[in-house]
Amino acid sequence: RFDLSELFMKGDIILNGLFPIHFRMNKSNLTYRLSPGSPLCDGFNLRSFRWAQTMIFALHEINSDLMLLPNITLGYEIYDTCTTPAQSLRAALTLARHKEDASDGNCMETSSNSVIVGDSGSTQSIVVAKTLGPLHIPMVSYFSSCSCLSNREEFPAFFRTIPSDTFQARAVVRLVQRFGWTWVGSVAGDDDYGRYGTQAFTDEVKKLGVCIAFTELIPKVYSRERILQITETIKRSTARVIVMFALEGDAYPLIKEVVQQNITGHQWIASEAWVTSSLMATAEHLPALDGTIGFAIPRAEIPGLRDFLLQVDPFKSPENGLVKELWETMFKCSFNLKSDIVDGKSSLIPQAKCTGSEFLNSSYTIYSDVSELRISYNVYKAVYAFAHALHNLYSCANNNDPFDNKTCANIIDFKPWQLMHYLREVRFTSKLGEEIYFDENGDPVATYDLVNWQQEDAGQVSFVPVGHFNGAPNSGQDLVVNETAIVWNGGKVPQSLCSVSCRPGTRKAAQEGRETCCFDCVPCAEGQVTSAVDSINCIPCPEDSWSNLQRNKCIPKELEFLSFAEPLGLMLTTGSALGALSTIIVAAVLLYHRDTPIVRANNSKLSFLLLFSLTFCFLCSLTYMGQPSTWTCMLRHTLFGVSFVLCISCVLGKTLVVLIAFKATLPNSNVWKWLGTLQQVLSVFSCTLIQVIICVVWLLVSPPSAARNVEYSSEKILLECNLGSVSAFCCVLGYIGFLSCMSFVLAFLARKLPDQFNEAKLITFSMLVFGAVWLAFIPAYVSSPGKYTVAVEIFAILSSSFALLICIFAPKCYVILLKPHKNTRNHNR
Ligand code: TCR
Repeated sequence: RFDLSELFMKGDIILNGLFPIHFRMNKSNLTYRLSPGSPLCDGFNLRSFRWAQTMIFALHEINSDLMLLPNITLGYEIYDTCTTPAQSLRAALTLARHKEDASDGNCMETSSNSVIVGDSGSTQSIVVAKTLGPLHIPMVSYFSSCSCLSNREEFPAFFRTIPSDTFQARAVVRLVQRFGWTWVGSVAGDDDYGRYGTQAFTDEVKKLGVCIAFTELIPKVYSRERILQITETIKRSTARVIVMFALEGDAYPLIKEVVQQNITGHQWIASEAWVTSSLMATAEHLPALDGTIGFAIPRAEIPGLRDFLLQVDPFKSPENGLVKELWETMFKCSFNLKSDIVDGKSSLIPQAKCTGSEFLNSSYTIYSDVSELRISYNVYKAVYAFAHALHNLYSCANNNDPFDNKTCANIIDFKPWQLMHYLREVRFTSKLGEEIYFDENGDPVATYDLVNWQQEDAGQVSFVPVGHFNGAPNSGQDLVVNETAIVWNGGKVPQSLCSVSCRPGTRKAAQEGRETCCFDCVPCAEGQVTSAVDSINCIPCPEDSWSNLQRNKCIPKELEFLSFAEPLGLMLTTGSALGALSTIIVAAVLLYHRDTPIVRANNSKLSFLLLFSLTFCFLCSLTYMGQPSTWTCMLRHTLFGVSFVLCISCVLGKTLVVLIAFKATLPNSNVWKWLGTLQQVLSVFSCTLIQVIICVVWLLVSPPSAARNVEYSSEKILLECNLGSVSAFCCVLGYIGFLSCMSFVLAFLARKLPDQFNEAKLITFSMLVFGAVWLAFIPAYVSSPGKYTVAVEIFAILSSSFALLICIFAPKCYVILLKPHKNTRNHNR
């Protein structure tokens, strides 16, 4: 029979395996005078032969399993695809054709059981899946990871046990995110694997705000020029982390150049295709590639596989050409030594003749090494997936009688689409305890091991597992990294940033025309803060707080008021105390000399009342100091108003008395009746009463209150008193002004009246000073900032009080104390 299959076994149901047992197809000179025949392939691939053997092993296991498909034997046919899409297609067409039932009359529908384990490379799988997909022939690939194959429209019958590269890209994105790299270079092989992988990675990673520093394509056909360009880009870029999605064969020339130019200090992130590659992980690549990390298909141990692999023997199955080739490749010997000699090449290729008793067990070969089973386990899973699907079909389990008219499929003669139904639903636990099923795209749950290259003592590279990725939809935490186990290139976690992150207190400012990861840090403006690293904007502080110097915190604004403790406050307090004290002293002096003419002549009752009110004038300045409260605010203006009015009233009274006393000396006057001491005091008090009423009304209607002024300064809060009612305040001041004007005018009139102790001159002068002080006060008050307005106010109060005290009483005291001889009634007369 015509058959492309090299290895086969009869059975009730045949599983077809597609394996790239040779690396390449020989060029054939087709003359088309002879039948083209089967093509010849060369380059025996030990690894994929092991995969094929794993499939056979799995089938044997299933056949001997009493629970799984009892009474049904699974057979196999294994096709060599020579790593060539064309050959894959030939194999696929062959297996589809010779299963075709001509009597069915429907050529498009194959009648019998065609199921395919394979193919390996994505390119081959795409060809096969596109061809056989429309016939609904199910295939389960163990190696084709192209994300394009997840497209159910295009590849309806395609399943796989290797995760799609989409998941790998996602895993790399997680890794990049995990270590905070935001400036990443990417290098891709110029094929579907590299392009789709890099595309998936960049799309996903950009969503996280990571920027791609560069993207380079390694050409499929070696070009030194391009390779040099790529190394140049790598050297020039500031990105420390480079993700390379490429097959080992493509990555190799680039890495060689990188090593040769001694470009070190980059953290390489390997794609699955080269992360466990022995071609790449060599001692001489280590200076550049040390610490490389990447995601690998999880390793597994298949119990019993090693023994099975070692059972092959070219003499037990002499018709099996592949086993012979395996032997020749492994032991570098030949079974056809004679023909070589005839060709006369024996001297050039010295080859021993294979004895067949070479010891497979003792020597290391890729074929018999079962310590790094990754893809083999995928093959194993693929076979079991079919077995379980078939078993369900056989037992018609799950949802009974799924097909039309409540029928079950016939296990010996089922239609491929019937098996498709079961394959989509299949869900089982493998012997290693892993739950296996396909999602709606035919993809398995993506699991990867995170692998780190570490230098062994001997200088070799060992692949140390340092983490795990689980892409199952509900697995919570998908990436688990054992950070302490990782050996980094450069010793510590590499930093890959275009711009170092902005510390708190500064914000990012984009650099024009560059990626978002490249930015400047500008300090926040005054009154704005950022407490986080890398903030995009600064937040204004709340109203009663302000930014600190570092601009990373809002601190409460400083409270400003005139306090007793500060020098200015201290000075003014002393001033007012001094004033009050001297007033009291003056009063004491006057009291002591109350019987001397100078005191008696000048209306002593009013003098004492004046001194009493002056004491209050001095003391009321104290209410202007310290932190304002509702009470002090209410007190300060009223106390000020009342005590000054009392003061001026006394002065006015004195002046009036002088004037009236002079008039009274004129004949026929009964003025004196009106001018008793009681009347004087009463009139003074009634003047004051007006001011008291004004103040009471003020306090009742809208009293002054303590207030926080935030507009005055951005850094400070000014504590001050609100007037409450401005017009009331004006009334208070106006009344004082009115009284002082009156007393000035009257005193001015009385200044020339002849009397030895006439006070009028002094009063005139004191009112002048008083007026001058308050006139000067206005511009000073308006223009002084913050708490100094209060200071100016106090100053005005103190100086006007001193003016009264000194102008009116100093000359008297002078006479009393120092010139007592002048203090007589008749002096000067
Ligand atoms: N799937 C790739 C080929 C490939 C590969 C590898 C080649 C994968 N892993 C490792 C060499 C070494 C993953 C494909 O074509 O689908």
